[in-house]
Amino acid sequence: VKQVDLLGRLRDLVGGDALLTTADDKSPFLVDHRHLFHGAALAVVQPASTDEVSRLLALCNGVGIGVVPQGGNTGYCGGATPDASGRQIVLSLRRMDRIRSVDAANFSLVAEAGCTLAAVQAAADDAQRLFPLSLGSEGSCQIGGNLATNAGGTAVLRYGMMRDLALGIEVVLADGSVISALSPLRKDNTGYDFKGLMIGSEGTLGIITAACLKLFPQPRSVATAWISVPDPAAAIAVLGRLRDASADRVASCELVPQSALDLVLAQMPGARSPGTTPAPWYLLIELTSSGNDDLDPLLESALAGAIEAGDALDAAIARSGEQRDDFWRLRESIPESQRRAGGSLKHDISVAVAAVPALIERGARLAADLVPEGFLVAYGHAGDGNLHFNVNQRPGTDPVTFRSREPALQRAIHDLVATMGGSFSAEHGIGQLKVGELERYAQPAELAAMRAIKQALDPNGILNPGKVLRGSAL
Ligand code: FAD
Ligand code: 2HG
Ligand code: ZN
Repeated sequence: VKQVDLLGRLRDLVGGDALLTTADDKSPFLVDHRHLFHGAALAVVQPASTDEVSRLLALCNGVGIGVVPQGGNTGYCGGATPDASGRQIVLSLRRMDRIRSVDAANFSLVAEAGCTLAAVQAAADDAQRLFPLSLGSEGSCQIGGNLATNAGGTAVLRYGMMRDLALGIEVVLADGSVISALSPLRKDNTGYDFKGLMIGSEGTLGIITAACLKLFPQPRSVATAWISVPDPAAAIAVLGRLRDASADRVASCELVPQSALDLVLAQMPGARSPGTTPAPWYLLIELTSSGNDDLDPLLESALAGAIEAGDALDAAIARSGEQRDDFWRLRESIPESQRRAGGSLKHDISVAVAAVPALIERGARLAADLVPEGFLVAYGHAGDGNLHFNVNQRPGTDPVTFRSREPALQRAIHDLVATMGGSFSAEHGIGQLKVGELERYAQPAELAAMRAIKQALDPNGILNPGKVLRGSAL
C-alpha cells in the first residue's frame, strides 16, 4: 500500500483526532524517557477500544507495517521507541483508560491498558482495597506497560511482581484476533500459561488491552524506618532480623548509599535529611499489616537489637505520615537526582538476596578500576536481591571519556552477575537496549525457544520489531 492509502485507512479506523502525523504531534512519542533512543514513525495511532486495536493490527499485519506499542513511555530500555526508518507506527494505549469493573468481594478489578498505575491504585483505594504495585513512575506509567515489562518496584518483597498480580488478561494478537481471558479465577490450569507468556513480552507477542488485577486488604498499620548501617552485609542481616521479629510483615526493603542521599539532598529542592547518623549505607524499611497492630514498638525493639548487635548504627522511625512520605521521597527521587547531576551508567541487576553484599563489593572494585571519572550510586530493591548498580560522573571530569567507559563496565558487571548466577535484567526488561545481552547470556536452547514462540505468534514480525529479539527490518 502507498503511504497515503495506509494513513487514510488508519484515519478511517480510529478517526482523524486519534491519528497524529505532524512532526510536532509525533515528537513526544519518538524519544524514550532517558533520551537514549530517538526514532521516527509514519504516524502515532491512538485507538479507543479493543475492537479498534484488533482492526488496526489486522490491517498492519496484512500490509507488513511494524507496530510499536507505547504506554506511559517511562521504560528504561527503549522498548516503546520506534526505529529510525519512519515506516513503523506507534500504537499509543493512552485513550484506553477506563476501569471496566471493580469487584471488592473478589479482591479484583478490570482495568484497560492505558490506565495509569496511579489511577488503578486509586480505584482500588476507593473500594477499600490495595493494588500494591508501586513505582517511582506511577503517575505516568500505564498498567499495560507494567504488564508488558513485568514491572517490579518497591513492594515486590511482600506482593511479587506484575506477573504475580494479574489474574486475567485481554490481548490482541498480530493478526488481529482477540484473546479475552479476563476471568478473575485464582485457580485455572487449562493449558499453557498464556497470560504469563504475554506478561513481560514487551509488546513483541501481542498488544495487551486490559487485565484483571489482584487486590489485597488495605494496610491498617504501617511503620517505616530510615536506618543507618555500616555496610551491605549488615543491611541484609537487619532485613533478616526484621522479617523474623515482625512475623514477616516487612513489605519494602530498599538500600540507599550515602552517595545517593547526597545527590538527592543536593539536587532536589525541599528534600529533607532523614536525620539519622551519617553512614555509608542506609536501609528504608516498611512494615505493614492489615490488622490494627502497633508496629512502631515492634520495629523499635527489633532495631534496638540490631544496634546492639552492631548491624545498625542508628535509626529513625517515621512519627507522622509526612515524615514517612519524606523518607519515601528521598528514595524515589534518586533516579531524577542522578539525571540532574549529569551522566550516569546504569545496570539493573539481581542476585540471591544473601549474595548482595558480595555483588556490591566485587562490582565496586570493577567500577573504580574501569570508570575513574565516576562514583558508585548502587541502590534499590535489596530485599529482592535487585540493585540499580549505577555510576555517576564526577563533577569536572570529561563527559565523553566518562560515557566511553560504558561498554567495558557493562560487560564486566554483567559477566560478574552471570558468574554469581544472577540476572542482567531484573525488572526493566530488554527492549532494544539489551538485545545483545540476551543473546550473550541466555542459554542457546532458551533463545531458540523464544524465537520459535515469536515466529509462531507473529509470523510476519510486525509486533515491536527488533525488541527483545533481533528481528527483520519492519
Ligand atoms: P512504556 O515505556 O510505554 O513501554 C514499555 C514496554 O512495554 C515497551 O516495550 C512497549 O512497547 C511495551 N508496551 C507498553 N504498553 C503495552 C501494551 N499495552 N501492550 C503491549 N506492550 C506494551 N520499573 C520497575 O520495574 N521498577 C521500578 O521501581 C521502576 N521505577 C521507575 C522510576 C522512574 C522515575 C522511572 C522513570 C521509571 C521506573 N521504572 C521502574 C521503569 C518503568 O516505569 C516501568 O518499566 C513501567 O512498567 C513502564 O510502563 P510504561 O507504561 O511507561 O511503558
Ligand atoms: C528505581 O528503582 C527505578 O528507582 C529506576 O527502577 C532505577 O534509574 C534507575 O536506575
Ligand atoms: Zn527499581
